[in-house]
Amino acid sequence: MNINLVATTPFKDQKPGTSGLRKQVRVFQQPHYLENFVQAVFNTQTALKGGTLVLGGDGRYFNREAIQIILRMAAAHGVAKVIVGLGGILSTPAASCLIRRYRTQGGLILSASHNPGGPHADFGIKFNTPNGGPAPEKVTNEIHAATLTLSEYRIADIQHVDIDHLGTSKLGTMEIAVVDPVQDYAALMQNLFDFDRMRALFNSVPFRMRFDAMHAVTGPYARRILEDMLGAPPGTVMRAEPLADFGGHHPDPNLVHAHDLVEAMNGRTGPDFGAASDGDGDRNMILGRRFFVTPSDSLAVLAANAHHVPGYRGGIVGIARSMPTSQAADRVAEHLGIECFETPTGWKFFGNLLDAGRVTLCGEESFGTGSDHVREKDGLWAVLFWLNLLAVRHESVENIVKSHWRQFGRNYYTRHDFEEVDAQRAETLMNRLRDRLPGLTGKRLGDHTVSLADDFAYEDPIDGSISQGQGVRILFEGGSRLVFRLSGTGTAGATLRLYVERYEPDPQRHALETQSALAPLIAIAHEVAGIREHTGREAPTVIT
Ligand code: G16
Repeated sequence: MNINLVATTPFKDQKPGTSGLRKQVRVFQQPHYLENFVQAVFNTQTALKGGTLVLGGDGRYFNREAIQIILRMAAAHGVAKVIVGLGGILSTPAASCLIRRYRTQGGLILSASHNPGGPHADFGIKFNTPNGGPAPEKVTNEIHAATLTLSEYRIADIQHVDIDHLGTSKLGTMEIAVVDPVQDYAALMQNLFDFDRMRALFNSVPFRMRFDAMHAVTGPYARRILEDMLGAPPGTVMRAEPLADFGGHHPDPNLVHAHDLVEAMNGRTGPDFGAASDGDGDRNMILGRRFFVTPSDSLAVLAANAHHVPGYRGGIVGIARSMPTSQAADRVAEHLGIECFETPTGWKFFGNLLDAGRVTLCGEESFGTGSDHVREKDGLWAVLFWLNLLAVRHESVENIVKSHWRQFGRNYYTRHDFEEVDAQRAETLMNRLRDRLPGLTGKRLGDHTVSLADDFAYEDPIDGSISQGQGVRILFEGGSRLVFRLSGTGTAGATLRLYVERYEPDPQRHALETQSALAPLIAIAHEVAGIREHTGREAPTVIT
């Protein structure tokens, strides 16, 4: 096997964001662009030399080309073995599962998550560490620093590697194991959940479910687990074929992009349970018949009901949520007498807490929920958790959530996104807001009194690392909150996210429409941040 040493020069824009390096496909298609980033990973993650790497992606446009490049570079770098999903496919949680199960030295996951795919859309790559989780900031900073000093990369001189047949082959001295992407993951799910009861639920005539795989990576996983193993009728999984462009849609499981599923659930005779997951299978949306469960409520409900599920019967040790996620889970933690952590946005911040055994469940408002079974959020896992609850409690999704509110109170919650705002103007908005913070505490805004206003900083309780500037919080007496931050996953301009929350303990006031319940707080947010003045926008582009 010949190894080519290719001269290169650094790209200045290879700093990983909230979850890896995400760019438009045409950026990745520039000569040397992907290669530089991968070489920086190999240069910094020295254990990969002689070690094992997991490799796969969500099947989006450029996935197959990228896999070929990475295999050839891995061989040139002296990686001993690469475990690659058949056809280059691995959902993000399944990749995490393989890294952990086979104790590898890490993995490369190719995805831009919920961002659209295709030649004119997005691609992404991220390195996951040997615990199976996205690399923490310390590691991504090292990788970024390495991209800035590169002068060459190494790549095996081979035309094509077969990744479309199961089995083992050799590339030079490197072993390539092409594996069934679903098998180990499905076995893990079987260990955690009561498949017998779930099968019985599907056998009970009145129960029907619809799962929207959005033409993304979870199609094969959902088909195998829901239809083959649990006996859900064929067709339960819709849009099940993974497509390189996701059928031209955003593979983003929310009320806007999973429109057909939402329509089906809103019908008079709609299914009892609806769910969807995103491009790489780590996000989830949960629906009942004519009922939407916010991701923040979902985390709280799962935590309060974990004892119903075999994998968590022994109790959960703690809960973590990202800062903008509603405080519903905090009340459950308090009730259970366990710790609750508030981390910055980004699943990577949960890794240390999970590894240290301080938390069992984690969740984010951005449709992410997961547990210590892997080190990524896990869409299908959340769906199976809900299914297990439905099989045990024999109540509707709506009743389960409403009885949860009666016990713990309701956290009305919404997120307003202002997408593709001019990056400079968005920065100015945030800077002005930060400047106003010191004067806000104790001030009355509308009917609310500010109890705390700050720019969120997090000190990791395990390794003491500090992450600053993680979003502006304005907390009000009584538990209502406003949060402002700029997205770290977009690829065009800036996205301003406004998160609004109001706590309502009184069950008599649990039936309000969410946007009206939050209207006064939304008005305060616009006023305090000068959203129209800085973004030129009257209204958000997406409301969830
Ligand atoms: C990633 C991160 C999540 C984060 C989300 C949104 O998810 O892993 O932790 O909540 O992005 O981040 P932002 O608000 O910065 O856009 P995914 O599913 O895109 O990998």
